[in-house]
Amino acid sequence: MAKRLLPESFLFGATSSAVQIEGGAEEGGRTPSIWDKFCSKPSVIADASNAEDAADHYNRYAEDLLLMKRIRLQSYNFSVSWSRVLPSGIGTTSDRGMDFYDRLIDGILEQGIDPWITLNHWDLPLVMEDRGGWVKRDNIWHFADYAQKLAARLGDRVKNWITHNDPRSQAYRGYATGELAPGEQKPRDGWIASHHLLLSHSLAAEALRSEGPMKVGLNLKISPAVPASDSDADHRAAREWDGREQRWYLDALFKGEYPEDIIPLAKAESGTLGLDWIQRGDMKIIRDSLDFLGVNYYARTIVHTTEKLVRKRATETIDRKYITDSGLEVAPEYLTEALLNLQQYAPKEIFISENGAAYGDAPNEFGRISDHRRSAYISRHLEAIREAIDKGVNVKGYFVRSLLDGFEWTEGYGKRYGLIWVDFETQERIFKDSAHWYSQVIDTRDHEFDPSFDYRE
Ligand code: IFM
Repeated sequence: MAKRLLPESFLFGATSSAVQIEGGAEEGGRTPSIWDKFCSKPSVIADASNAEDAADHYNRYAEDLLLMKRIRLQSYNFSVSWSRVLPSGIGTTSDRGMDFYDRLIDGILEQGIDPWITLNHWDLPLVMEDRGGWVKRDNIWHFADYAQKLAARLGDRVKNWITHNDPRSQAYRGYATGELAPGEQKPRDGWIASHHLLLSHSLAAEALRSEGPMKVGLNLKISPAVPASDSDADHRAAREWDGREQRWYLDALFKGEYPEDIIPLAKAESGTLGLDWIQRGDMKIIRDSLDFLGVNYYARTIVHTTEKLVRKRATETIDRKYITDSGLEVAPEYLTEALLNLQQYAPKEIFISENGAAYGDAPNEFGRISDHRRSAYISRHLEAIREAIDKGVNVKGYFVRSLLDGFEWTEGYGKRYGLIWVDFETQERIFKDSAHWYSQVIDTRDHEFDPSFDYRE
């Protein structure tokens, strides 16, 4: 029987982000971002590291371009560091900062690869955080201005833009639980930041489009919520989790309203002032601002109730044999489910903007890295996408997370997501077996993985 392949027009790419790979934190006039300050707090990063050097992509991008070419990437999505191009957060752009991205984009194009830019992958300039960050409404205009300046300079060559990557993590884990930068623990601020991120997305989209025919998207982390047991309490908890984490964003972006069942929670956590942070006309601005939806998918989420008295023994559990180094379950079937579920919002186009796995396979005595679990993981997720496409979902492409091993936020350098190994002492790069396999997928468009086959050129 003939193999079912992904469509000819399906785009294969890889992704990265500024904090995670660039390094050069103090070079070229860049000022600190919220992550530079956050990393200096004791005990927040597992290995007590920081992103000052990361994979030194800032200095080694030319070498990295050749690696992208070798993988035969069709598309490469990277994020711009706001504090590198606008060291004061606002005002005049830095020539040195802009030059870096100019050179990077020219290099990407020279390799025949399509550059995609993310404007905000969690690294707000510290100067902007000191003015109130995403909790301050003014930030939405400053973000739109930053978008406009980038589009004016780079928009002749970059046509696909992502405003925010995973705004939920930025808002909630950054401002409410304090797990991520800037590390604040104010639940009300978490809701305000989420609203401002959404508003700023739409304003930035407008600013980008004013510079030419750009396609603008936003990446949401999508994870089907599965009740831990068949108890009503676990079902209620899963519904609420889905509402807070996902429907809050999806309903706002596609319907122009926040989900009714979550509003009481937002109010309760917003204190006596309630939802005063939503102004008349905001929801209309947020609605229908996407040309495409980016889906970051890693795993499903099993949700337990916190109502202890009614807690039942979980029937949904994770098979520990199939978890990645990040403790995430390998569950590609839930990607198909998630994509089918998104159909209710009728997104114009969907791109899988992040998918990949942390596995620590290291070079053997001959320098080979046999990370077969990563190839198998990607292969199974591509198959899950193909199934969704067969059922009518408009998925147009896929970005592996990530191109290079890098700084994995609070996990430091211990979790390796890259197709390419980085030795963080010497900055040597080594092609993993998964990079060889992925390059053949792109060449042949056959996403099957056979662990007994040697895919190295
Ligand atoms: O590497 C991160 C990325 O920066 C944000 N989404 C999750 C990825 C894997 O942890």
